[in-house]
Amino acid sequence: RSMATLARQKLSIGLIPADGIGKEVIPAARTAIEAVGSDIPKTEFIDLEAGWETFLRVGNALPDRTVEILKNDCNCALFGSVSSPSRKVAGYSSPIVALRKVLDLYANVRPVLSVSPNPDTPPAVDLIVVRENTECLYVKQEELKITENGKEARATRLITELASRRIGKMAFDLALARPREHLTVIHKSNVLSVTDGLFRETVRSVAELDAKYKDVTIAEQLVDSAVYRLFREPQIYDVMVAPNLYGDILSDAAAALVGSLGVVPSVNAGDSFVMGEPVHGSAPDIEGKNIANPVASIRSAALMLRHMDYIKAADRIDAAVDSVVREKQYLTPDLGGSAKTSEVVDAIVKRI
Ligand code: GGG
Repeated sequence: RSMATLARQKLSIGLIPADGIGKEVIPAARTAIEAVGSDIPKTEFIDLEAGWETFLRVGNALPDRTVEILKNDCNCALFGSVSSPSRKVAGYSSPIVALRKVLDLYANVRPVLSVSPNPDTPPAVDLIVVRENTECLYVKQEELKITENGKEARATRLITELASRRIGKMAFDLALARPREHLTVIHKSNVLSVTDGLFRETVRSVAELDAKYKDVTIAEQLVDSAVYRLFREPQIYDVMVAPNLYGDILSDAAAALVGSLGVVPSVNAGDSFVMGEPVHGSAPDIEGKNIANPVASIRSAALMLRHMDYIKAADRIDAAVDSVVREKQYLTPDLGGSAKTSEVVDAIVKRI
């Protein structure tokens, strides 16, 4: 990728904790990045605002300043979690959905990886969900009509050839870089033959048009049966590529296979910017208690650095997390332990 080959004197990382436990886990990720020292260029962190709490304070969930600084002054960013309300609130729109669009972060790459008890045995679960990040039902074109039979709500589901091709290419590239070189295309074209049919055909055509993908084996699966098989035999999957909503649901479900949503990282990636983001939400029930699992955010920081080709730094962070998870002495309650967030961070930083 072009962004991977850029020589950098300095890294400027935007930090957007947003809401709830995002305010606890993004500082943890920052601490982990600081611990890798000279394996990355001199780093500056820029604190930025977004989220529901920002909306309540200033009337805008994604202030212009945040977007301008991300676009003009940052090489990459980390986003925490957002507490969007489940009802319509005038003037509010989800800042994470908007950020993915304005920065053209068209791929949400979510590796779901278990830590085996012994470093020499392969993990039981090792797959990547590649979620299209800009369209599907997330174009948020909804309307409500009053008819003679009562209320009627509609939503537009947008699937384009352009977005399906670029997410397909990203998924094939990821599959090509893994030992099994296997890609499963997730869809529901037995019902949604026009939209999911276009997604499925376009993703498949990426391999037909480029010989470099000739060794990648391709399977396809209906989303409902994919969820079933994911729980019965997760080892059949390597890379899974899906439209936005299916990808969102599949990756949260897959998190159950590796112990907790609190350990699953992601990056929102485009061609010139990358933003790490834990898959979990803002978890208001445990906010401020110093018990949120920092692993997903710390691994998201590693994934972001890996995406920019800082492989050694990313490996050091991931190895430190693996070792803490394996030792089981410092685990937060979601993983059955009683450690505080800060104790887990200290243990990881010591091992970095
Ligand atoms: N880090 C993932 C996260 O914040 N999840 C919550 C979420 O995405 N909520 C939907 C939204 O606010 O758009």
